Amino acid sequence: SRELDKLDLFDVNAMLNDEQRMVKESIGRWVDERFLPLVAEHFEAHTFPMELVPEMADLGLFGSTIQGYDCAGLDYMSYGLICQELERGDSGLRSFASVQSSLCMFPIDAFGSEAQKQRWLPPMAKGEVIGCFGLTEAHAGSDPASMKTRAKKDGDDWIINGSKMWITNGSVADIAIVWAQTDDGIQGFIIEKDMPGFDTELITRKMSLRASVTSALFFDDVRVPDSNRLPKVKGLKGPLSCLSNARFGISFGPIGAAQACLQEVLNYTAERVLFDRSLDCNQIIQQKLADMARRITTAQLLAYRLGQLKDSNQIQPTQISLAKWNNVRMALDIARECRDMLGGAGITTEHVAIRHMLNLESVITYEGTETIHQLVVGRELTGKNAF
Ligand code: TGC
Ligand code: FAD
Repeated sequence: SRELDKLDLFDVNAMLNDEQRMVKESIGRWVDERFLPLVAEHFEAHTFPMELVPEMADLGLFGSTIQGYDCAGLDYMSYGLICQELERGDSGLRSFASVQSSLCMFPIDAFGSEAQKQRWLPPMAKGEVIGCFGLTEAHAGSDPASMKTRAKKDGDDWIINGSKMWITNGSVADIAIVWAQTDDGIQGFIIEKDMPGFDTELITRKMSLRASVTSALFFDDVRVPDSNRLPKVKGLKGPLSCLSNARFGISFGPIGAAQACLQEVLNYTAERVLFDRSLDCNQIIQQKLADMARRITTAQLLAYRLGQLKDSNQIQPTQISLAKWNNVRMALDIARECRDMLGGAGITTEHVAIRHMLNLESVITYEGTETIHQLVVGRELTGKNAF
């Protein structure tokens, strides 16, 4: 019998087409060579390596599914694989790409005017303009319909007041896609960083996603021209469509984090000798390793099918919720177990497990908490809304 790929026991890689495999390999190589040597330092310093943004742009990973406007025009399966390889490095790295692509470039492409697309998408693809996405407010993240940020019409302009909380890239972004309540329902606005009355504040003391910038946004009578309003969508389905795309990517991402943890612990338990034999000779250790491989394999197959559903335009939000829930939970549990199997050595960033474990505490909370996704699946099964 031939030896299997330990991180891909069902050879999902063979189900990919040549382009998808090439994308996965090129991003994976970049993560190994350029990102992994820096990540522990940035995680400790609480910074994102902004110096790598031009290289990420050269790899074509910003707005990778958009056709035209200097974007790569890849399929969604490839976008998922990009997220998987980035998150094998760090969830903060994948977050940066999720926000730029799914939460900022996607709404401009899907809901923006032609002038907005031409102005913003090419520089965003090149990484020259960085975006952030403001939906969550401090009082109620899971219930965005209750937002208090308001945009009021004033002649040809809008005046925006309110605040947003927990915003990835907030303090490093050049533009913010901000969702605000209007007399006509929720609408999206492109707010530029220099607009008077717009301010950001870095959130410090995070114990999770430290290699990512998270901020609060404040709007004090910010005057925004109507040409910066996204004209083609009204209501919660605007931001929820962006979330659907980001959650799709997050269904792939944590597979990478889990693979990184499993690989590390396979190496470690083969080398570590206790009671006169290597740790991986013990049945309990093997059972734990086998269980991790089972869960990673299940997640890979789920993500692959999700990719097919997305690329054939059949995908439903409930399917994305189930995949995001399962795959993040899988990775968080695996990271915690790997941390334990490294013993004392597992508590520093010399090993990857604790960093992934801490990061995944954010990933299970953002883009819809685990509970929110369970309730979406519950509603599908029962027809009853339990929110
Ligand atoms: P409901 O009021 O029933 O629906 C409103 C409208 O939206 C439509 N819709 C969707 N459209 C596209 N995609 C989806 N997933 C959609 N879900 C619903 C729906 O058809 C309706 O349209 P219309 O035309 O009838 O008006 O809303 P709901 O009951 O489905 O939603 C409730 C709930 C709780 C599921 C929703 O509010 C929710 O998902 N809450 C969680 C909020 C959340 O996930 N926030 C994330 C913020 S961004 C973030 O975390 C970024 S992290 C980035 C990073 O660093 O990676
Ligand atoms: P809450 O909604 O207050 O939830 C608190 C608890 O109540 C959770 O356990 C939740 O599951 C539970 N709960 C909620 N409703 C119910 C219910 N009906 N029944 C039972 N339990 C329930 N947001 C953005 O808009 N843009 C970003 O870029 C962004 N980046 C983020 C980055 C990080 C690092 C983090 C941590 C968050 C980010 N968020 C962002 C915000 C994120 O989406 C929210 O934190 C998340 O949606 C949860 O909202 P909340 O924190 O207000 O928690």
